[in-house]
Amino acid sequence: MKLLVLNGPNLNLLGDREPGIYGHESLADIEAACREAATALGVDVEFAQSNHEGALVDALHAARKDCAGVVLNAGAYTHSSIALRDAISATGLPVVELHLSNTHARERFRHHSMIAAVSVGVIAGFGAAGYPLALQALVTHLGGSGKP
Ligand code: CA2
Repeated sequence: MKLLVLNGPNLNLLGDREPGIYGHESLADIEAACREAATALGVDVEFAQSNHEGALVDALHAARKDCAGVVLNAGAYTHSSIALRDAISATGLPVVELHLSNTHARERFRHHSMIAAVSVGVIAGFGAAGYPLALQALVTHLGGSGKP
């Protein structure tokens, strides 16, 4: 079973700036943690990032062919993108919405998610540790034990 971990705009800058909000880990560190978690869970993982809304839509469409589910940190597109919401609905893939920060403890415009209603669940506020948690949640949702 393969899972996609998909990251949206500006997350390529992680570790560089705003560590007080997003932590000190780089996206490469997060990818390494996801690969370690996936091995422990007995699943394969594909890891991707794009700053472009259409490329994220394309990645969701492509995932339909060979992935069982998606961990999606859509970044700021979370709060604005009807296209991403429609792509999640169209693919029918189970998606766990993920955020490093607790978006509900931040500006009001971050409180609304366009994709939460079409996701199986949301993890927010646990920093980089949220990624392995989201993979575990997805495997459990898909009926796996969460153990190899
Ligand atoms: O908390 C999250 O994971 C977010 O998805 C991050 C997005 C933000 O727009 C969402 O509301 C919540 C922003 C990612 C920006 O990443 C940066 C990384 C380093 C320096 C500055 C921004």
